[in-house]
Amino acid sequence: MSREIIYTTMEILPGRTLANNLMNIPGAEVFEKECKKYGFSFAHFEDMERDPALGNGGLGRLAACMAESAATKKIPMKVSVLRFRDGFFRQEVEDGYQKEMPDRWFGPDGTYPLEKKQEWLKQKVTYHDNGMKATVTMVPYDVPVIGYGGYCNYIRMWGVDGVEAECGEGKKAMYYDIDSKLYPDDSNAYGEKLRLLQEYALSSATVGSVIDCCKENGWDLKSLPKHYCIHINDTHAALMIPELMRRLMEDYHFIEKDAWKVVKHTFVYTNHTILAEALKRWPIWLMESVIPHVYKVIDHMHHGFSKMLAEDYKGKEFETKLKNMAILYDGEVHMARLAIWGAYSVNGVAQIHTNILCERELRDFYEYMPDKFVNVTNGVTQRKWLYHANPELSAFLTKYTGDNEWIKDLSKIKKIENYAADPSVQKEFLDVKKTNKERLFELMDAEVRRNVDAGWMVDTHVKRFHEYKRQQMNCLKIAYLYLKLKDNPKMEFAPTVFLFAGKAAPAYKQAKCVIKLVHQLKDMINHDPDVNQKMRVEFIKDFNVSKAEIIYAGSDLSEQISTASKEASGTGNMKFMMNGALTIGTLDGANVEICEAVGSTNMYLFGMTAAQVMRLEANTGKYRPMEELNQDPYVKKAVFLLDRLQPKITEEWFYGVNTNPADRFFVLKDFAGYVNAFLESNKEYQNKALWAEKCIRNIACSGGFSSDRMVDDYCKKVWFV
Ligand code: 26Q
Repeated sequence: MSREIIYTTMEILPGRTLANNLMNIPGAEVFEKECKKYGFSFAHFEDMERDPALGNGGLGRLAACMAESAATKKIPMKVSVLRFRDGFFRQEVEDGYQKEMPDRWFGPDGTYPLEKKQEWLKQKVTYHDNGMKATVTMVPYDVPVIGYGGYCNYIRMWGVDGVEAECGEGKKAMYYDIDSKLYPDDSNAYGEKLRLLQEYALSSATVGSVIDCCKENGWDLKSLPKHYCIHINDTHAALMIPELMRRLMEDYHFIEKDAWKVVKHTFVYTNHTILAEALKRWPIWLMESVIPHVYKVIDHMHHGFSKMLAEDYKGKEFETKLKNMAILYDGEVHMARLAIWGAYSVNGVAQIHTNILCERELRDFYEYMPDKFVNVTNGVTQRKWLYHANPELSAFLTKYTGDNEWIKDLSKIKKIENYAADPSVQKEFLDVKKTNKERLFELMDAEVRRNVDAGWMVDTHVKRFHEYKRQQMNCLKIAYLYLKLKDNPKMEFAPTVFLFAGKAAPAYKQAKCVIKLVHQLKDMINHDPDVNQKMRVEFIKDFNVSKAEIIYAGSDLSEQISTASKEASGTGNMKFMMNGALTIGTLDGANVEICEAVGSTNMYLFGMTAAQVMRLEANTGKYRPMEELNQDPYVKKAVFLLDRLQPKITEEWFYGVNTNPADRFFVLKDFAGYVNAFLESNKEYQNKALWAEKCIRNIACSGGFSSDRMVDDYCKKVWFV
């Protein structure tokens, strides 16, 4: 059975696509040669393209890896997204504080050079504003995603093309804002409503286009699931479920049973996050006022599902099940529950994440419908993250694996393990790393660049700023080392540059404090002659896919230090591994599988396990962060130093913010283990042969983290293609 996958997502982060597309086409070398003949480098063309920043992190980048790997595997796929005129935001730093600037990623003519408008595929999306009808016309723009070998998939970006509304001009303007920007500020009523309009625009346009394609091909709508699998990437487009139901019944006169049968065989849902606050719920009143025609269907689905639960559970147990599973509860629509009920498959993105979903977060669902739940561990495309990002390492890999088969089958990379202990190969690897470090230094401040060289260890922490990812713990480590080195100038220590990059959500105060703290440490340490020949701090602003390619390739140590149980998977961890950086981390997300693949002796693991964290969380009041200060006088001193710089952060450790318990991400609890793991890595870094051997082993064992493997798994376990 051949099905096209409609991967529907609020975010997509393809990076600059021209080069990737060309690189995957047979004969692209000819183009490169011709460029050279006329005095252009390939990079010249590349630099003309802006990074589409239609995402904020892992979820968006995963969609891009998925599309590229699906194309490589010749699995037909469209990634359905909104064509936001502004990306997430462009990050500026002023006096150490993050400033959010509009990210205008279109060219001066208001278009993206690689897109093609598809006029004839327009869709009409209906809204109501307290009884007044509005119809928004959405038009798709397709961007090609070419797989290795030349097969082409598309990113289908839906933009607003016109609005007809019964309401006044003022209210009409809001509908034109649907494609204005990703994740508008939802702390005010306008922003919150706009997000709902966006979710419905994406959902309705996507479902409408699938129906139209069926009709165009002369397929009976009852056979829709034979031709399409619609993938809900996190809950942002879960409204597709009631929308398809509604269309089939209202427009095509399906009886409920038949419509439900189509729905139940069409949708799959991937969950990307464990944190309860990220499981989206909409107020019923809002949904009822904006999309009453869809809410009506949700209400109906809710009653059907509740009735089923009532048949299977009684009394108190039924009450509990309703509380944990009902689509409508306490005045809210629970989007994840809607997605789980309407999809035939639900998956997490790493084994530990899927286990936590089944055993804890979604336990009642798992017990009720265990067959629905599967795990598909994330992966990343080696064509982008190795072949394109790291040409020197690519040449090295091709040389020592004997051919370039690894480009389309990353398991072949295993062969370089045979050379891991070979001194001349180690030397060659270190030379490659040196070149990549020098390229990375180019992204840094002139002042830092002048004072470091490729002998320095590059310790890199790049990802969204979030308390659970614990950039603040890395800051505490830096403060600790600073104080120790100041007091013990003779301490053995390989000079290290501590590198950060990443954005904080505009309204996330604690995370923004950490960005400021990094800059305060940078100011203090980089200007202190007692230590600045041994350590430097750097923050690269406006982290994006293009910068990420250079950063992963040039790093030695990969910081993956989330509180165990909080990071669903992580994908940066895989990109570092492929590029020959060693991981310092907790047993969280895909770090667990990385450890299984390469072995714990080739990583620097520390900290509580997920089980320990969850046990301590359940024992409220048992954890007293203050007590953790007594083990080592330098821990106390480092905490005092941070307290002087950013008291908001230390307050969180000792008192908690709002009603949250003190140090809820267990920074102080894991700190001693973290520092020791770092010092161990810093010591081993000085043994060049040992370090290179471990890096080569990591690269050799990264085969399972290709998104080609991930797409294979989705084909077998989820999409059934
Ligand atoms: C939630 C509520 C309301 C509005 C928006 C949201 C929202 C927005 C973005 C919820 C989640 C996100 C993004 C999540 C994300 O990027 N998750 C990451 O997904 C990666 C790919 O699977 C994983 O590797 C990461 O571990 C996970 O954090």
